[in-house]
Amino acid sequence: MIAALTKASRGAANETIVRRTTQPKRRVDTYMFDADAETMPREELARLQLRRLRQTLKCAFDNVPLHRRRLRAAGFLHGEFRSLDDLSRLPFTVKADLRDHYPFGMFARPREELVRLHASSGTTGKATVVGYTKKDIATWADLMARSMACAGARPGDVIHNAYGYGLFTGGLGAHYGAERLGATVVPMSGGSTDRQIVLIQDFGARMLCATPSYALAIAEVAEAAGVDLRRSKLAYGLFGAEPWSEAMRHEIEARLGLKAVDIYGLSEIMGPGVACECEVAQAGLHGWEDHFLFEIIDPDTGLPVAEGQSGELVITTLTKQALPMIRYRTRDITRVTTEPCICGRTHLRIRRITGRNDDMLIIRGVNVYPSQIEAVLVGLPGIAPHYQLVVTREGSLDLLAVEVESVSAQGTLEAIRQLADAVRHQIKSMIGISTIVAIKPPGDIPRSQGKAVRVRDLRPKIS
Ligand code: DLL
Repeated sequence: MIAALTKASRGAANETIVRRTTQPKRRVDTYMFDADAETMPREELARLQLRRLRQTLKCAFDNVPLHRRRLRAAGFLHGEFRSLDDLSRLPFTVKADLRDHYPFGMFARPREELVRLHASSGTTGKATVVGYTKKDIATWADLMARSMACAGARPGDVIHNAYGYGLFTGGLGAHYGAERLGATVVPMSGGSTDRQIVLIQDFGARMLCATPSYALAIAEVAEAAGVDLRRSKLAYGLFGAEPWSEAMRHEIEARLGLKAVDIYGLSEIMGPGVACECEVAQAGLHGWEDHFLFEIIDPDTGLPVAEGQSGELVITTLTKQALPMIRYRTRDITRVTTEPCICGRTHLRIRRITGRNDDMLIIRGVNVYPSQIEAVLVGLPGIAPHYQLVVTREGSLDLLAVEVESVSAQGTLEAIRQLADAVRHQIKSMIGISTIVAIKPPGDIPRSQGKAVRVRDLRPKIS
């Protein structure tokens, strides 16, 4: 996709070619929240990106010591930047940078100018903290409103928001977007599934926002209670925050009687609404290129791959004030296409995220690193430093079993039960996820000759 952008930024002759090949046939009935931006010709998008990228680099260079050091080392003095061709020469930013500058060291604005903080799991006990200026929150709301409209919502709709509220960006991200769209938002958050089902029906929700696994859980509980949500007003589902498959899409659509649409985002870049599928094509997520630059790289070499090839998604922010990100390595594996979409939007499409190239697990929408669990276990008396995490799927829900060894071969059943309770409780309070804990006798966890196998992920693979 970068090739196409670069092509578009060179001379008028090429611009004509790009315009001709990338102008899709616009479907007349496609509703857009911001049609001018969403259908911007690609060469115009490229010019806007270059202008915004220069501003972002200058801001990062002037205000964030880490970026200044790295940009200087890469030969970019005073943040100057000539063409999008130079993008691959810019240094990467990684999740560990946020941890190393915990909590506020990556911000380009004084803390007093931030109106909100969010946080998500870091690779160790420390969270990665992200912050927003007032303008950042407004931009995020615009992009979420754009995403919701792209996924089928309309002003005046009731939008039932079952994403968790709190430090996770899902709840508040969808909330502000729904309000910005002019919808009526129901700030339900996760849990209390019976009540969700009652309110979806009574308030006449037209869109459901949830993780795909929770959407299926809602369907299951409704079916068990004899409620047919296919008869409700639900028409669209905005599902993301975890990987899911086409098979799961079909199942959710059949059981809830709605169109299930994929939404992507990550807190380090903004939160939900970085990219979203259109309900028209349901074939890849439009990455909002007027606010972000998307690249796919080979995770081993760090070099860009050709359009259509699979690799790691790297994102640069173009309009973020508080937390500008330069070439952030998301660790998410996907591919992109700039082929025109039947909906008329010109922004590239990111294919379904098929997995990650680090060891982060997403369990019922919560990001978990094995090292976080290890940090909890190490601090508990009576537990040996041998463990295995086993992830399975039961029905629609992911289950995380933590198998740990007791230090002692003796112990009453009651003592073992108490130890398991302590482990479960500590993981829940430190990381926020529920687990099934099995205490094993000493020597029971398989030992490895090389790298310890810490995770057995037995969930069905996404192709
Ligand atoms: O999950 C933001 C979000 C909220 C997205 C609600 C969509 C809906 P984090 O907690 O920072 O932010 O987790 C980001 O979740 O790097 C991916 O690995 C994964 N992820 C997010 N959306 C999708 C998706 C939110 N549609 C991490 N498909 C990302 C697959 C997804 N994985």
